[in-house]
Amino acid sequence: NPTVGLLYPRESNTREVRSLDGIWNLLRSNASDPLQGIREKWYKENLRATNHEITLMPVPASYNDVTVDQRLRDHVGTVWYERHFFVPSRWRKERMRVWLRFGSIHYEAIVWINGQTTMRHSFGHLPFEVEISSYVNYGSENRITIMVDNRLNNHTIPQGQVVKQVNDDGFAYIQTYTFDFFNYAGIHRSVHLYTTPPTYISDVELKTQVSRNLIGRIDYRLWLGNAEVLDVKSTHVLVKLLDKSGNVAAHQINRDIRNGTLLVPNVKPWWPYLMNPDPGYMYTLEFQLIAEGGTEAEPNNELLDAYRLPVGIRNLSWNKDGLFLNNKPLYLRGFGRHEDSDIRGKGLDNALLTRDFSLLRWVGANAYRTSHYPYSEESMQFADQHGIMIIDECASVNTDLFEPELLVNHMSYLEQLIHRDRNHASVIAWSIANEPRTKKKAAEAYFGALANYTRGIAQGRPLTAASNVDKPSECMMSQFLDIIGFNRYNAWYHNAGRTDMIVQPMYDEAKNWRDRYQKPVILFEYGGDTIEGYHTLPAFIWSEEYQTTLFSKHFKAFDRLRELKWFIGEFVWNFADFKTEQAFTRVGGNKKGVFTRNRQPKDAAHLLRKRYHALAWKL
Ligand code: GCB
Repeated sequence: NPTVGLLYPRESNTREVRSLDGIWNLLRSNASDPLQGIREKWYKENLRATNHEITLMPVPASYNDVTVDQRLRDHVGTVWYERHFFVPSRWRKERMRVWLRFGSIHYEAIVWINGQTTMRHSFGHLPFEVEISSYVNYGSENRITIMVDNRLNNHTIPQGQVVKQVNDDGFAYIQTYTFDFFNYAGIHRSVHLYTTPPTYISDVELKTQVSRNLIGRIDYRLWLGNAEVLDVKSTHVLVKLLDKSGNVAAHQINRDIRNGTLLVPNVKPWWPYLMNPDPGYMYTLEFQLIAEGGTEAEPNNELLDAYRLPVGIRNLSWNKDGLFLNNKPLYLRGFGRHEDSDIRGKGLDNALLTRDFSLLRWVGANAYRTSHYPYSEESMQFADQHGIMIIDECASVNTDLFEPELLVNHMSYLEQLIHRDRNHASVIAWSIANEPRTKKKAAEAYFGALANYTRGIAQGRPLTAASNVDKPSECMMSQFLDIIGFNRYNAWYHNAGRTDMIVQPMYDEAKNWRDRYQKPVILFEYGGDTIEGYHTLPAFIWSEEYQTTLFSKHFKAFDRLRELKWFIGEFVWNFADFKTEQAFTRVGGNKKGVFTRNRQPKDAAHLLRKRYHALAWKL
């Protein structure tokens, strides 16, 4: 997997961006023959020429729930996507480089342009790109064909197994997995065609700080493509920081075209929601790569490339007792979430995103964990702008096999995630796993190596993970973390129906984690499934009353824990109801949402709102 292409595509005076979102053709391979399309060379010609049945498919979206075809919903194996697009001949005249970039495809993708293989990428939920300048026909039509494979195995992140089972038609492949969300697949995020000049800014890394007297500092690093052709003596970078109103807050001409520091007097720091009257303050940082020409009297500079990106300026630090933003201790009020909705599955939907952030603000949350995989880049931008803090999780869920090949993929996954998200002010921690089977002895070497590697690339953020072992001493992973996270379902998976068995066990367990590791502790999951509109008195499991009772009991425990300082946050499972695989434990999916899948509140949302707003502003 390549580690380039992680800069978000943005227009500038040297770059053009075109969307390839829209309606694509989709062809499902025979369920018993995932390699059918490769054998029959479906990439060689239009999919329609194969004479197989074509479905029209929106991009971005999961393909599973858009049609009424059960075979497509439950498909295990490969599907093929295709569309056509034009490349203007002007792009060749102007010597533009042409790039094709995917926000994410689940799980593995092979991409052909006009019948030629251009790239392959696995890992859902992460972007990838390829330069296609030499594959495209300028001034005429081009064809893009993609094979998408949704199969998970022992070395994918997360893991799953494909098993062959006898059915009424002979046999079927079944994808099994232990994680609790539907294995949606397809082109989940936007597809972009964009251009860069021949010599271009290929990557940017930012680190920010705020001093006590409000001097902001941005340390940047630039990577350039095709830099060999540059005469470094006559090249410089013009750096400009624009505030929200577009005024220049700081600027610099730097003759070092790779590294620099920008100081921002009287900075407006990035603050979380309800911690400052102006949360989520974002500047725009612009880099212009300039080749100097002409004479001193008559300079004739050439703009080689310009790239601008949003930046929030803040400090993040932690110690054994807490996590601090701009030197203020944080208490996180939030959720575990999913990218999930009716019809579009895990497909990016800006309307849904806007609704979700509106609800997060309404309920008074200041944080969420991207359980259990990286969320869209657009959602990370929303989080920056809304002052919502992100625990950024990679897609490792319920890992049970601690083999070297898996470890390598896990490391590579974290590398790509950190590379993608390192410049977001909202990201306050990396979560390296959710509920791995860490009682196993083999987990110790695995997580020791993983944490060590990740810490080396962590870009000023602490490491965390969600553990669910019963006894802190049995967890072979938590010793390697900076923040101890745990998941616990008192009165649900533990002592179902017993809301009188929450306060003390929750308090004791958090304390046990603290006693064992002497690190800040956060509860990443608690909750109970709730059918909206189902009411019972007295409270009975699955009813709205039961969810509110369960929440209020947890609040009692949290209030006692909060006095202990090292308890730094409470995350409800889950923000909204979401789809799972078909199972007799799930009625229409996981119903632990505070909001329905349609993003309307259950009773518990109102209760939570009171609490989260009451906790806000308190440091
Ligand atoms: C967990 C998992 C989460 C599940 C949740 C549940 O511990 O981390 O993915 O959805 O429990 O509701 O069972």
